[in-house]
Amino acid sequence: MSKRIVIDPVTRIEGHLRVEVIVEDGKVVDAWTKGTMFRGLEQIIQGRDPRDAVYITERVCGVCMASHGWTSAMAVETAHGANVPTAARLIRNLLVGALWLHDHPLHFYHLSALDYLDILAVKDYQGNDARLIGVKERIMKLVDGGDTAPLFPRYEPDEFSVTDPEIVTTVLSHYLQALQIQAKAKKMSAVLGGKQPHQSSIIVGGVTVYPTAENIKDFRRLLTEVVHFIRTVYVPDVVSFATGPLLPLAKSGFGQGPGNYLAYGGFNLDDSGKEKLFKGGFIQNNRIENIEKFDESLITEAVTNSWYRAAAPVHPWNGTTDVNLDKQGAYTFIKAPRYKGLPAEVGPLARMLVYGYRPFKELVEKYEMKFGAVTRHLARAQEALIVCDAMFKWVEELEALLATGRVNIHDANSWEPPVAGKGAGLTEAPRGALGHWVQIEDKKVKNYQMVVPTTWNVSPRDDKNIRGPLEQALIGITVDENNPVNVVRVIRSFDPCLACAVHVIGSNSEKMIQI
Ligand code: NFE
Ligand code: MG
Repeated sequence: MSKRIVIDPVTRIEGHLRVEVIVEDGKVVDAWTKGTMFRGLEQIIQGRDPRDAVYITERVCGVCMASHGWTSAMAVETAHGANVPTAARLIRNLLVGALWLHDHPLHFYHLSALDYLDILAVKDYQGNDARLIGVKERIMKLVDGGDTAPLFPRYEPDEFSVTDPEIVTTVLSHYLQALQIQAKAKKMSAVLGGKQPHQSSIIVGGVTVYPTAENIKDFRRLLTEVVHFIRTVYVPDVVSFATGPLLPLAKSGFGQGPGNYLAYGGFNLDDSGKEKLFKGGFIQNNRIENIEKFDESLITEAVTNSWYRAAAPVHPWNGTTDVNLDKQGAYTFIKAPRYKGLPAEVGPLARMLVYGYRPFKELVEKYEMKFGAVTRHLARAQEALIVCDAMFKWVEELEALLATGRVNIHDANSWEPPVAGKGAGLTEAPRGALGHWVQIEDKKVKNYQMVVPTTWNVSPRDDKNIRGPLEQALIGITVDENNPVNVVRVIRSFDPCLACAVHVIGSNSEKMIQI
C-alpha cells in the first residue's frame, strides 16, 4: 500500500513550504519539496544603483537579514574595488555574529524542540522548583483556556518524545528564557547596526555607525548574558537531547542528506579576506577526511523543475529569473543549485565537517552517530560556541583599535559605482553558504543573482532528475501515516527559510495596490 502525505504549509519554519512524500510499508519512498511563494528580489534590483542592493536584499527575510546586507555589500565592493577598513570588518562581524547568536537558540527552542517534547507532561511536574512550578502553571493555564498557540497544534508525541515531567518543564522554562535572550541578541546588533530588524549601518565600503565607548560597553554586557545562556543552557540541552532520547535516531542516520557538504567559508579574520572563522570546502559522498578546496566557479543553478524559463544549468553570472507558471512538470519556485553538478547540503553540519571541529567530531565518534537530523542540531549548537568565542575577540580587537584615536570605518574613495564591473559576495549565513552576484553596466545593476542556503537545501530535482538535499533526507525514514511527525523532524533539522530560498512578488489576483 502506498500513501501520499502532503504537509502544506509546514509550520515552525520561515516562509511557505509544501512537502509531499509517498509512504510505502511505513517508509518514505519518494519526496518533493515545494517553495510555493514567489518573491522577486532579483528583478527588483535590476536597473538600480548597485549601492541600493544592500538594503533591498536585506528585506528578503526577517531572520538572517544582516547576512544578506553583508553579502550584498561584499559583492558590490568587489565590483567597486572598495577596501573595507579593519574597524568596519570587525563591526560587521559583530553585527552579523549577534544575529547568529539570536538565530541558533531560536531554531532549537521555538522551532524544533516541540517536535521532541510531550508538552502535556508539565501537568505531572511534582518538584518544588518555584520557577518550574511557575512554568507549569503558565502552560496549564493556556491548555485549560484552550489558547495554546504556538505550542499546539502539532503532531502527537511518539517513542522519541521526551515525557519526563521534570525534563519537559525544564526545557519549556528554557523556551521562555530563550525569548528574552533573543531580544538581547537583537539589541546587540541594533547597538552596532543603528536599528533592528534590518540594520542601517552596513553600506558599500564599510559601515556608518561609529561605536562609542558606551556602545561597546552595552554590546559586551549583552554579549556576556547571551553567551552565558548559550554555554550553560542551549548547548547542554542540545547535547543531552542528542546523546539521550534522540540517540537511537542519531545512530540510525535518520534524515541523512546526499552526503555532499558545502561551505563557502565566512567571517573574515583579516582584511584580505583570506583567513576566515569558518573555512570553505566541499565533501563528497560522506568522505569527511577528504575536504576539497571550494571553487566558486563550480556552482550552477538548474531550473528544470522550477517555474522559470531557462535551458541548461548555468553559473549565477549567467543566471536569469524569468517566471513561467505554465511549465510542464515544474513544482517549485526554488531553483536547484549544484556544486560540480551535485546536490549539496549547506549549513552547520556542512560547516562543522569542513572545519573538522574537534568537539563536534568527538561527540559524533563517541556516541557512534551517523550524519542526519540529530547531528544537524548538534552541529548548530557546537558552532554557536565558536561564534561566542570569536565575538569576545572581535570586541577586544575593535576596542583596542578605537582606543588608538579616530579610525576609518568607510572607504569613501570607492563609493561611486564603476561604469562597468562585476563582483561576487560569498559567505556563511546561519543556515549555510550564501552568495550574491552582481553585474554593473552604466553604473546600474544589469544582473543580480542570489543563491541562498535554503535554495541549496530545499532545492528540487535538477536537470538530471537528481533530488535536492531535503528530498533525499526524507527518503527512507520511518513514518506513521497517521502521525507524520518524523517528516517535520527532518525538515526542521535543516532550519529552512523559504523567504530567503525563493527571494524572487507575483500576484495571481487582479488586485494591485497603487501607492
Ligand atoms: Ni531567511 Fe537565510 C540564513 C540566508 S536562508 S534565513 O541563514 O541567507 O537559508
Ligand atoms: Mg536566486
